[in-house]
Amino acid sequence: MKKILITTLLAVTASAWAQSPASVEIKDPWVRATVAQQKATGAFMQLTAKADSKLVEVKSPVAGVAEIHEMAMDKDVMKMRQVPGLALPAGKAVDLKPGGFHVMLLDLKAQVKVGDVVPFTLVFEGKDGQRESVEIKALARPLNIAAPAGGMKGEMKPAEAHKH
Ligand SMILES: [Cu+2]
Repeated sequence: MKKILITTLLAVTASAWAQSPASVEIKDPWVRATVAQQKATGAFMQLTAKADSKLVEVKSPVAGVAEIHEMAMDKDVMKMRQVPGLALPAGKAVDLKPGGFHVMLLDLKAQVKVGDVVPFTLVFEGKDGQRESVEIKALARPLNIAAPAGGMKGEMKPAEAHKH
């Protein structure tokens, strides 16, 4: 009972923090908390653009590098790779979630602990090439939350997948 209550409160708080701009709605941003010495993790959210646009850049002061990644099955192995941008078709909710698109945070400067509030800058580009930067804050949640049941078997550990 107590656990359910806490989860609900966190969800409410996280969405209240997402300051959506006029052109892209940002829902429920969160970061996967890390263990000590871990140098990489993922950030997740749902993006809905009013007009066709792209997520082209992500920055966060907690990471030396932030990249946009996609994950896909390749011969039974879940692999991830960097993509230059994430297309956001007008009116369509695009999920960044474990096992799919995500923001990869590399070269972490400190452990991301459960309950930490992590600031991000998201850069969106419209069809006309106009860029818009949006500041958001994402809540750090435990490692094991929201992983799709059975779907993450072949996932590389971020720390192993990125040795650069
Ligand atoms: Cu990744």
